[in-house]
Amino acid sequence: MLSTSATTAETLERFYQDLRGYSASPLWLVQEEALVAEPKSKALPHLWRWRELQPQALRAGDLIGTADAERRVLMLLNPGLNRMATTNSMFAGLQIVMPGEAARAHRHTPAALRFIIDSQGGSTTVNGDRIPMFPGDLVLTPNWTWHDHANDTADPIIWLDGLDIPLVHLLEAVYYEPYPEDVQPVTQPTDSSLARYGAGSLRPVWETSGAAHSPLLHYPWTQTWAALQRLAPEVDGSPFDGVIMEYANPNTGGPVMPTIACHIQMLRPGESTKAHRHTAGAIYHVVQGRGRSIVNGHPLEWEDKDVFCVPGWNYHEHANASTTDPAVLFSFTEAPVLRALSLLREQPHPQGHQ
Ligand code: GTQ
Ligand code: FE2
Repeated sequence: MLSTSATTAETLERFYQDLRGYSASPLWLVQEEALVAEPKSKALPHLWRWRELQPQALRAGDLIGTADAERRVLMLLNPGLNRMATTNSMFAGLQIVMPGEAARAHRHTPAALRFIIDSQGGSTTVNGDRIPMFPGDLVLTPNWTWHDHANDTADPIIWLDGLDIPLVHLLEAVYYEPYPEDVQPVTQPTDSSLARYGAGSLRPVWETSGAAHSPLLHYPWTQTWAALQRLAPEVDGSPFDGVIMEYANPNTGGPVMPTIACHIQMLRPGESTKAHRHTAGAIYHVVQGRGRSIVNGHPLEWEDKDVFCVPGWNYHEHANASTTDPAVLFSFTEAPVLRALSLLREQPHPQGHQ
């Protein structure tokens, strides 16, 4: 038998060639790719400017009819990923519904959230529950729930869509079904989930929802804003995120959906945070204010209604640029998935800042 050192390159090449014929391959040539010391996301930190995108969304409203598009969405695609994704596992888009329009009913296994940006009061119906949509509202359309959107107002409605499509695609678990009619019937009083589950720590005892997602499908901005304003003067907050709160499933206190966690955070006037990183990536929407986030060394200067992303395991820190007004960020992440699989890690920056 030949010793390793005596094996010629030619012999090895012939060996590797043979292996390919058996759909087999030597691990020792790619060991460092398979087991990296730590994650290095292919996604890049990126900022999508509302000032640039809002006119394009309105243009889509003029050029594309609902007959041409199941959903009229400008996808916010990460420049480092050559696929339909905003971070490695999450997708974000800007959806526009024009006055008088409806987006027809369907359902799919990817879970979705809507964070309303501009609206005088359209609605999304989720499994027969018609949910009004106003700016700052969070609306959930969980895995396999029927949903259709309507704009009965005189102005275009634009919201941020967040979906776990990249993750569900990776798992090859995407299913989709159109509803037999364009619009599903409303079977409950308006905003029924809010009536049942929107009272904070009070919930009806006869309801027995075994669903994996939050039974509350609507988190109105009036409540979110009131909670932030009550809390902000009372607390130090998180060193990495300021006054941050998670939108909770009222039954469990856990994330709103099994694959997606949503947060709202306030950076008080003049507040800036320390840097940390976590395995979960995050997509942020600027609800109000302006500031700067440094993501993996890249400064992102954001203002009102912009969207930006923080790829997984990228250090990030946030600063409110105003000394008089609060800045408010909405964000969503795949943290519940990582936590469930014992893969959620977090690390503060050793120097505090990048
Ligand atoms: O509004 O139902 O951005 O099904 C992507 C897929 C939105 C929606 C998206 C969808 C929707
Ligand atoms: Fe959908």
